Amino acid sequence: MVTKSITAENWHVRMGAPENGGSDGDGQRHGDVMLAEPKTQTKRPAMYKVILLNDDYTPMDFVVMVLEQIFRKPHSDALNVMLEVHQKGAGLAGVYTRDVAETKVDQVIEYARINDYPLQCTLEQDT
Ligand code: TYC
Repeated sequence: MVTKSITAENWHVRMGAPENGGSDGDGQRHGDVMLAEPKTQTKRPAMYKVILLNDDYTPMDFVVMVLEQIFRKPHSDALNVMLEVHQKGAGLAGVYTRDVAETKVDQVIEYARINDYPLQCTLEQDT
């Protein structure tokens, strides 16, 4: 088909109406907009697990608070994760993109440090 440029006169003809829908080979019509084909394939970002580690000194309540405040967990989930870490040595606090996961790790370690607790956590690439 002949693709006209968008001008004041043909704007309504070219855009939007269902009878003008469908692909023209170069791009696809989606409702009101003409989309170009992507030049590069998009990929989902790599995801990282933030793993909380057990120690003998950090109080359980403090770990629960960390899981609630930094990892936005409801109280009962925070309690379960804390107990899992306490019993098994490590546990999953959350899964995030790399930047967010690194920030969470830094926040946990800093929050523990200023309270004189040795709480540690690490990153692990997810799948
Ligand atoms: N083991 C700690 C205690 O008995 C509690 C604890 C749980 C510490 C989880 C760290 O990541 C942790 N007080």
